[in-house]
Amino acid sequence: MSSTNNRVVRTETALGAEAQLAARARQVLRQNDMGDWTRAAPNLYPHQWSWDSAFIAIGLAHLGTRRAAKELLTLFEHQWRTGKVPHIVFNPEAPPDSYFPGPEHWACAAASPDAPPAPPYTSCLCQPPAHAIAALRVWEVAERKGGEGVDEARAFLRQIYPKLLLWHRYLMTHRDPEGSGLVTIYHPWESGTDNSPRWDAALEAVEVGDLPPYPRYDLRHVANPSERPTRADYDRYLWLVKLIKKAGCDEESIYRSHPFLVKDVLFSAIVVAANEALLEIAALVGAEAGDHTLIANWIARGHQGLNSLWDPELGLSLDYDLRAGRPLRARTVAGFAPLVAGRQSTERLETLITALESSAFTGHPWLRWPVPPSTSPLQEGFRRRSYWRGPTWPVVNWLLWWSLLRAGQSERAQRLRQASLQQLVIGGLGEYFDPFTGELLGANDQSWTAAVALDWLATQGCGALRRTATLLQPGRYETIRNGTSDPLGSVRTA
Ligand code: 9WN
Repeated sequence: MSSTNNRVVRTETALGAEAQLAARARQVLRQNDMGDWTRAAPNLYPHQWSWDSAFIAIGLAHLGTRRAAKELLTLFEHQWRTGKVPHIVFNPEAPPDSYFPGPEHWACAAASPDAPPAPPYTSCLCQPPAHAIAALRVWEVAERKGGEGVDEARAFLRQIYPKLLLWHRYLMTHRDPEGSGLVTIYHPWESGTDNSPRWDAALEAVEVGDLPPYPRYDLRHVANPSERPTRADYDRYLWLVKLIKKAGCDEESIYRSHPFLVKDVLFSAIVVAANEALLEIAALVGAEAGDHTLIANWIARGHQGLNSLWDPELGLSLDYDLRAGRPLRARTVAGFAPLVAGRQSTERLETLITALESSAFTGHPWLRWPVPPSTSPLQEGFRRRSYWRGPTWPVVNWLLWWSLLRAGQSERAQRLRQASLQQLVIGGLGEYFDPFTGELLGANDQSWTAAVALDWLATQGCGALRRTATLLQPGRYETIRNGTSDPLGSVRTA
């Protein structure tokens, strides 16, 4: 066969694989859809998680503006009076022994004067605020598609804008009483990267008291317990929850007495990027000039804070333990926080990219795909199958891809997108993957993985969203064959 023919066959195979992946991703989101919100995963996570819903909305945007908007609006119905968006909204229909700690464990949170009406119950923790980024993406996708979705998206932005502003205000005040531009977290669950070595030193200092026996329902849903946090990790997680409950979920009391108070560098960077998105939304909805100034100041403060946590030796940013008064030295993907925050100097950007592509991350010789392990294989405490201690997470790849695009690094972004899609074509729509073998780990049919796959598939190599959602409709590939996409850059089934 001539090389031209070879090229055509490979392209078609790639498109076939992409189309199958898109169909599978749609199926996962449909299967996990609860009407107005989406379960994070069918068995392991039967509730609504905060930052999962943000990424899910990004995927849903390609399937319909109204449902994507609803995902976020439903979550924000449970926003606390302080502005906090809870990390979990519990599904009242989930069986009682499906997830621990479940709603009964958090029922006390409902007693707080700041809590929303219950049921449904919510946790009193929060997670990184990817929501404004998602809301803007819903708008962008609708605008590019045209039609009635544009008005729906505009109405949605008007509805969500004040809620997003309140949420960001909460983070910039209650979670940053120092005015440092950096967000304080009270629990590793708030970081979204729960058992990452980022938290090892700070957790070591937490002395666990008496805890009643508790179940580990999570272990029923993974192939091997090594994929989930250990018993010792869980003891600490539950002890910290107990202390937060004892403080009545009151921010000031927690701040005074809590043993785990950490400035989370990735969370803080997501706040900066989310504030940039919020600034754009403010312009789209015609917000008052005062809002623009406020948000711009938050962005400036965020950059200052992040600069203070830069470690020149590692070429990464580090979290900061407020209790111990020292940085938490660990080489993890969170170190790329400045890339996520955006607007870095050329020198800083080059250093970050060098670190990203070094043997500490995507350049490690044993990797199955050049996608960043959550923890560097060179970091003490790296475990390739254990949750946030090594596996690769598609949602993190999405965040870095999106950040590289914003930084003008479209070729690098495209390589990351390709490798991430390849991983999903071969490995499935899992929660996380062994970085060396590509094996699916954690939950099957993870909603946010399906969502970011849909977003990648709808996005051209150069980063622009595809004008038509052709790929998302099986059987209609004409537009792509005619060269509006980058066919050889597509997923290849090796
Ligand atoms: C605790 C839902 C969530 C994600 C987190 C991920 C994991 C929960 C758990 O699952 O955390 O919040 O029980 O392990 O770490 O990022 O939001 O997908």
